[in-house]
This record gives sequence, structure tokens and C-alpha cells, in this order.
Amino acid sequence: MDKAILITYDKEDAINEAKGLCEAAGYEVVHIIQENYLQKPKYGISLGILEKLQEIADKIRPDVIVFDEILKPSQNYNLATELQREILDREGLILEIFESRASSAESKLQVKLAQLRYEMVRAKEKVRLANMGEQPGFMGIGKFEVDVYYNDIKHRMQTVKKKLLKAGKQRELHRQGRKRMGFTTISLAGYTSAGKTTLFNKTTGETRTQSNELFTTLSTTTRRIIINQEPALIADTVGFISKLPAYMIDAFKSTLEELTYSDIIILVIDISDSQLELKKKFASCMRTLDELGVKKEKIIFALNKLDLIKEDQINYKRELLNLVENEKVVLVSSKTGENIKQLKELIQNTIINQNPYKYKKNEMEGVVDKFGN
Ligand SMILES: Nc1nc2c(ncn2[C@@H]2O[C@H](COP(=O)(O)OP(=O)(O)OP(=O)(O)O)[C@@H](O)[C@H]2O)c(=O)[nH]1
Ligand SMILES: [Mg+2]
Repeated sequence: MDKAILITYDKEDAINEAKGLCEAAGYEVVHIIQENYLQKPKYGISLGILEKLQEIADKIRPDVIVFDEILKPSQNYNLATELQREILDREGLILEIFESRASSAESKLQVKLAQLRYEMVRAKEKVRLANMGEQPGFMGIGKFEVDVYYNDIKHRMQTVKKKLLKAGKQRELHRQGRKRMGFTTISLAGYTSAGKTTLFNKTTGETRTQSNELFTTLSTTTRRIIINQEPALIADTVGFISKLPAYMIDAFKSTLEELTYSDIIILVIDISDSQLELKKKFASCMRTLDELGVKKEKIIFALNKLDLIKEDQINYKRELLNLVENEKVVLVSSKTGENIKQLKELIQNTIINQNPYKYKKNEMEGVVDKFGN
């Protein structure tokens, strides 16, 4: 396994998440440097820490130095030059994970697009520096080469986008088909590792891979379930993570778009997380859903991993998320199956409320049936 030195924030949850990301990308974290502030202009870290890092890196000889913040191209370049090692920032790390996980043709294209955008931002910086004449040979390339490089990325991005557009149209057709057939569509959303796939498996009897590694799921799978004696479709989706840059959400748009068109979103929340983590992840999920244009009324909150917390913690944690008054909350354990029935009932009631006419009519028909025959 490749070795990594990790530079992250001096907070337990940040450390755990960053370690999780490193492991998911296939790195063994051999040393951690914890800092309060990681956004100093030149290197992200202070000169003092840089010196310390240099010493440690000389001793440990890691394959990569992971920097758990988004680095500007110039910062990345400065660090790499000083340390003479590969520097991977948070974005680069997430991209590596996505790349290794992407299995469907569409998710591969999405990852490709995200990678090209990542490169594009860096190319733009190179063009800017070259134009300023400050660093004509920035990273060893002249202005002409930078232009060629930039245009090449742009061209490749256009090709990938076209292919994705085609895949998106295919999805749109599927969606229309499902709508015509009157299926209610339900999507599972939530932070990575919240338990979406476990819940999906529990409700559908499927056996998709669930794991405590981050970003286990990268593509959307849809299955039929019966709610209210009628078939509905439920989809498992890619997880969210904080500080996921907008362009990455954008790259995964066609997959995440399913959320925009779903009748119901089950937002899966890991209620066993620490207060801080819980709040941060929740805010991050709500922001992402908002960015995707998901209406609040469609969201059902599934507070998952109930088996891992004590009774007296429950209300406190609901309060923390401002979900005490909310009626669309259900506490579940996807592992033990506890309260899955309640979740289904909540889904059912939400569907009925969304289509009062349809279900009124069915009820009436039921009455006629009973008494008419
Ligand atoms: N104790 C407990 N563990 C759970 C529960 N639900 C899920 N898990 C565990 O949490 C981990 C993550 O579960 P997944 O279902 O893979 O999570 P996910 O949300 O699909 O994650 P990504 O696909 O990575 O976004 C796994 O190790 C599950 O076994 C639960 O209700 N209780
Ligand atoms: Mg999953």
C-alpha cells in the first residue's frame, strides 16, 4: 500500500474523515500533521510547519503528501517544489477515489469530466502566470505550449460533455417512461457512509455493496418496491461530502439529477455521529439538495444507525438538527431493520398527501367495490 503523510485540521472529525478519504483512495496514513489553519497564501501552512514537514518527509519517504484543503495551483506547485514530493489536495484525493470506484460508463465519463475541470483550473492559472510574464516558463512550459495544453483540455471536455448529454437524454426517456406508468419515484440521498445502500438493501432485498469505506456507491441503481399496494421505484445514489466543489456536483449532475425529479427524497443521516460532525454533514446535505433544486416538502429524514445510540441522545440530536417539530422524521436502523415499517408508512403517507385526488378516488372505488358487489 502506498504511504501518505496527512496534513489536516486539528479536529477529531476532520482527522477521521480525512483518514477515511486516504484509505478509500488506497493510501496508508503513516503520519498526521494537525493544524488550526491551512490556508496560508504561499504553502497553505506556515514556514515553520513546512520545515518540520520536510524533516518528517525525509525520514518517512511517503509516496504522497495529502493536504486536506483545496489548494490553489500555485500553492500546490510551491509545496511540490519545496518538498520534492507529490502533493494531493482534498479535491485531487476525492477525484482519485472516484476514479477507482467508477464502474458504469456514465460514472466513468462523469469522473473524466471532473478531472478535466480540475486540470482546467490549473491550466488557467498557468495561462495567467504566463501572460503576466512573471513566470514565462511556469512548470517548464512556455506560453505557446500552455495555450495548446489549455485548448486540448477544453476540447476533451467538450467531447465528454457531449457523451454525457447523450446519457442524460437516455435517462430522461427512462424517467418519462416511469412517469407515464404512474410510478412514484423515491431517491435515497445523504452524506457518504450514512447507510444509504444498507437501507436500500433492507427495503428492496438487494445485495449491493455496502461498506464503511467512503464513496462505496458511485452509480445510481433503481429497484421496485411496493408501497401502499402499488409499485414504486427506489434509487440508491452517490453520497455527498463537505467541501465538494461545485464543479464536482456539476460533473455528477446527470446521476444526481434523479434527485431533482424524484417524488420523495429520503435523506439518510447517521445519527451516531458526534454533534459537530452531525451538524456539519447535515448542513452540507441540505445545501447540496438545495443546489440541485430539490423542494423541502419532498424530503423525509431517516435518522439511521439507531442501534448505535442511547435513548436519551435521540431527542437531543433531533434538536441539534432542528427536527423536533418536523413530522417527516423517522428513526431507523438499516442494520437491524428496526422501524423500517414506520419508514414505509411515512413514505406512504407522503405519497398520499402528494396525490390526494388519486388516493381519494381509489378509496371511493374501494368503497363501491365492497358494497357494490
Ligand atoms: N450499526 C449500524 N451500522 C450501519 C447502519 N446502516 C449502515 N451501517 C454501516 O455503515 C457503513 C456505511 O454503509 P453504506 O450503506 O455503505 O453507506 P452509504 O451511505 O451507501 O455510503 P456511500 O455509498 O459510500 O455513499 C457500513 O459499514 C454499514 O454496515 C445501521 O443502521 N447501524
Ligand atoms: Mg452506498
